[in-house]
Amino acid sequence: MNGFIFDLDGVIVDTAKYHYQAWKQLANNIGIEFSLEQNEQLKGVSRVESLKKILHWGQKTLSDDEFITLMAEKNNHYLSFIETMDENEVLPDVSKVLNYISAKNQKIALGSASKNAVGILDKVHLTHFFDAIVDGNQVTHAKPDPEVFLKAAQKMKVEPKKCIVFEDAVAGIQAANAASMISVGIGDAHVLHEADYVFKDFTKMSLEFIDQLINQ
Ligand code: B16
Ligand code: MG
Repeated sequence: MNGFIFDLDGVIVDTAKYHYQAWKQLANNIGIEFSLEQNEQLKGVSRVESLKKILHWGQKTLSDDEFITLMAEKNNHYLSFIETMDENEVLPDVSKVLNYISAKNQKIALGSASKNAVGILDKVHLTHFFDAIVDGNQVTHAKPDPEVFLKAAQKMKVEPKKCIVFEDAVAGIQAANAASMISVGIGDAHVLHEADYVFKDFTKMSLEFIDQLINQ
């Protein structure tokens, strides 16, 4: 029995575009420029650390109260986008891979930095596939720390070395490697060069490859 652990943003759904709009509005409101390239650097990074980075880029400091208020505003704006999501936002061939793994009686978990993960899975109607969910509400150490994936393995009752992680962020690949799991990057092979395998997206991943992971 193997455990297949999926990251959420950038692997199952593309919520980076919503994070971008919400962070951009927040940054611009306090006089900070915010680019798509900077948004890339926030992938897999927690909400608190993301705001700290934006303030650092804009060389701005805030009081603790202002920081908390802005985080809440950003999340409310982000949630207004999430509200509109449905199953059409599931990235290509993700459902096919989930169905296949599930039919092979493997365990499936979510390992995400997002505190909104449960709501998003629900909106896109994928919750039923998951034996375990570990999200940003349950971890104290962010990726590249392996905590999120080790907790997922524990919840699935599968040994870490029998787990396979699908991740789009460099920090997530590093977390999977630190957990002694097989890391599969979803995205650019140059960016994700630390991964054991890399695919541009799930349409490029054959079911034979999944079989290979199951049978190793
Ligand atoms: P939230 P993942 C991460 O999700 C996102 O990639 C990252 O951009 C975001 O800041 C983080 O979740 C926290 O999200 O504000 O919803 O708690 O890629 O680990 O699934
Ligand atoms: Mg991600």
